[in-house]
Amino acid sequence: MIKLYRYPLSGNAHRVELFLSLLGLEYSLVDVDLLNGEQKSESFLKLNPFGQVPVLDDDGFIIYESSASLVYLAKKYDDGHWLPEDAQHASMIQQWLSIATSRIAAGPATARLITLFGANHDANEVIQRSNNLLQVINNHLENRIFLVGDGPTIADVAAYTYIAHAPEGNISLTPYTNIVEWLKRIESLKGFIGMQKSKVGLAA
Ligand SMILES: N[C@@H](CCC(=O)N[C@@H](CS)C(=O)NCC(=O)O)C(=O)O
Repeated sequence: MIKLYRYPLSGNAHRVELFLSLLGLEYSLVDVDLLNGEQKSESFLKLNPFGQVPVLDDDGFIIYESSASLVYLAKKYDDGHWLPEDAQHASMIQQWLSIATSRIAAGPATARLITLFGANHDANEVIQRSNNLLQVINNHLENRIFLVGDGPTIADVAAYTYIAHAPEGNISLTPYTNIVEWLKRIESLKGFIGMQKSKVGLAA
């Protein structure tokens, strides 16, 4: 049985839940109370010594990085569509997994941490950094349907959530028309599930 430890507003957890759903797998969700520090409890630290969600538990096999969880699920439960193995596709997918946990985490995900959870960062600087990143991604998506190759891959799943929720961090997606179309393409995939929207954040 697959279990996903998550927090409903965690984009890192949502990536994994989205992929479970896109693969049509059965899974159960375990909510971790991040606001009250449950992720740092002794029992949770046994699952993830870094004290964070998501944690994926597949019949006792534990993974605690969202990108690694996507790789695991694709390799175990898919026939190669979501993670093609040839050198070019595999390396380009790895490139976007890295961007998701570095530049996207430091950009739109951090902007949202400021508005939703009062994280202590310079909002203007984070928003500027996010816009620089979104421009690069928007350029990349010119004449492309998905981030890598001709079909959806785990690169799209990894990048989706925090870009879709950028407006909650006061980052408008309106100027990034290629990104807006790409988001719609992901949202129309069979099995797509969104992340709960927050009430804060102002940008369209
Ligand atoms: N690199 C990790 C990041 C995980 C992460 O930042 N989790 C956040 C929620 S989105 C968390 O658990 N924060 C609570 C804490 O750090 O105490 C991943 O991709 O899974």
